[in-house]
Amino acid sequence: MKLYLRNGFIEKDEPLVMGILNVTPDSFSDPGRFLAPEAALAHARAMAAAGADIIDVGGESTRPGASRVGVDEETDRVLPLITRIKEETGVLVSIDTSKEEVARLAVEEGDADIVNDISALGFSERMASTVAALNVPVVLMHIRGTPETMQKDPVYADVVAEIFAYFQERIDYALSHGIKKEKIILDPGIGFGKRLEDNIAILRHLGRFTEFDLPLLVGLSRKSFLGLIAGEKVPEKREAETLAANLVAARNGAAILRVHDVAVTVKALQVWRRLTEPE
Ligand code: 7PJ
Repeated sequence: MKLYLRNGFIEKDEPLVMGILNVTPDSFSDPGRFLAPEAALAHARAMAAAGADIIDVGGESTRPGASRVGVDEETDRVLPLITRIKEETGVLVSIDTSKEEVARLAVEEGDADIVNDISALGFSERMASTVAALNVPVVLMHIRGTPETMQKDPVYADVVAEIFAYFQERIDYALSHGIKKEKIILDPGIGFGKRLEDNIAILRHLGRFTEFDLPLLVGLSRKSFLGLIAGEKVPEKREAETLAANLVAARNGAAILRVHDVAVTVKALQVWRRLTEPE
């Protein structure tokens, strides 16, 4: 799958690995661990050395019920870090934000490569026109409601069909604001307003979304549905569950895997590719 950037593209046969770098005091996994700038930078370097293609920098937790932060605080957390990562490593950086101002500063001043918006351009009025002007790829993720409300009794008649229709609607919205089709990345939003059976259905039928002919991003690392399946309550201990599910996502068409544990994912994908590539 090709991923089109501001200038040129990158192409890989196996999925790209996106390493998660949370600079938040309250994310559900590793809370506060990388809030100190030097610790965050060291973790970014380690992920780059382990083979990450992209580092996803986020300054606001989107876990269910997490508090929102202001633009200035979010920018102060992420911008110096993005700048350093771009200067010191060869990896691409995505900015995980739903705020137009944060996205714009991250790209214009931090040289970020991708905007990762869990609201699919929906929470910030000017996000779509800003992304169009910046000409960067953007992740359009499916979410039911907002991070505050999404896990309050979500029900779907057919979750795959509903996400499919949502993708169509958000693609049309993006195109109507001048975003180029090849700059769109789709993400079904594992865990964002979904029950266990919804997450399972999405991963089983992920291949349906390849019909859009756009890269699919899957972010399932350590998420609670894995705990429900295998009985592990501690997110940091869901490494095996994460890896198993990511290999299914890879088989079913994922182009980007968003993970905490880059080294394990990269090594597993190398083996997976050798064992599954056509002879
Ligand atoms: C996702 C994300 C995801 C995208 C988070 C967590 C919660 N961005 N940001 N997709 N999840 N695109 O990592 O558990 O699934 S934050």
